[in-house]
Amino acid sequence: MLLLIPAYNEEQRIEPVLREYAEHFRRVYAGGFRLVVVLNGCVDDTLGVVRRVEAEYPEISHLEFPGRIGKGGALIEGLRLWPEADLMGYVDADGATGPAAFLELVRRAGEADCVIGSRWLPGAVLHVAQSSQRRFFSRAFHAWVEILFRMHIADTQCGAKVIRRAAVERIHGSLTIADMAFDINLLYALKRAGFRVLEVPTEWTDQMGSKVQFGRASLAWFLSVVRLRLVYSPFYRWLGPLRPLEVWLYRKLGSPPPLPGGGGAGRI
Ligand SMILES: Nc1nc2c(ncn2[C@@H]2O[C@H](COP(=O)(O)OP(=O)(O)O)[C@@H](O)[C@H]2O)c(=O)[nH]1
Ligand SMILES: [Mg+2]
Repeated sequence: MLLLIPAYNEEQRIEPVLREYAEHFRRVYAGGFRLVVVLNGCVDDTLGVVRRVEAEYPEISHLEFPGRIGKGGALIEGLRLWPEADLMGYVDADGATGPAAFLELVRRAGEADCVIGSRWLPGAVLHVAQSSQRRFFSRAFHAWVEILFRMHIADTQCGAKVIRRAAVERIHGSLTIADMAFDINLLYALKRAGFRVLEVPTEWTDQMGSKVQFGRASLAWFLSVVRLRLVYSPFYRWLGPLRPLEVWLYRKLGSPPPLPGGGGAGRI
């Protein structure tokens, strides 16, 4: 099992999460376990904190990228490690998903190609729910995603997911979305390729100090999902000349633009 944790300015939140995951997996998980923190553009001392914890736990390591590649870009880079593990997964650095809840997803990996935690299915346990403003935004976003993609997934955005190696290998070339709409990119690529996605109710403890900025950034999410829908439409090949405009627009919205590559060639 190779667990990725994307991290951006997480010096305050990440240390206990790394320790808990390493300790818990040592205690209860029989297979091999590796945890890789993927950082980029941190302006605090996340790297120093991660290095300190790494020195105590050989199963923990990190990758660092200088560019503004966003959570999605960090996970795309991390998922390149697919040859090194049968199962890959990711969780947020803030501990919203504890190790026991994550292991529950791992345990069910035999039932599907990808197992995702859900805060919106009956049976989910929300120790601390998201704010009402956030939940409203989440449902509006969900409705929009359902109109565009018809995936019938109640919670595409939960930060906890587990994927089998064969599935990552097959779809990695179609991952390009760098912002938080990355999850839609991943799930839709899996579904298009015929992989089975299993959504299971999970436990969630919402944490203060979210790195998501509303306003401009949420506009970028909407833009990203429309863009993704276009990638899979017959119009896409006519949109090439608009690429500079797209990069400009993402910059204006203060969000990382989609990564080049993927899309056309690796598209499924
Ligand atoms: N590498 C990287 N990680 C990011 C970036 N933005 C957010 N993250 C990570 O993505 C995860 C989810 O972010 P968080 O602020 O907890 O989102 P929220 O709980 O949904 O509001 C956390 O682990 C963040 O550190 C980024 O630009 N780069
Ligand atoms: Mg969070």
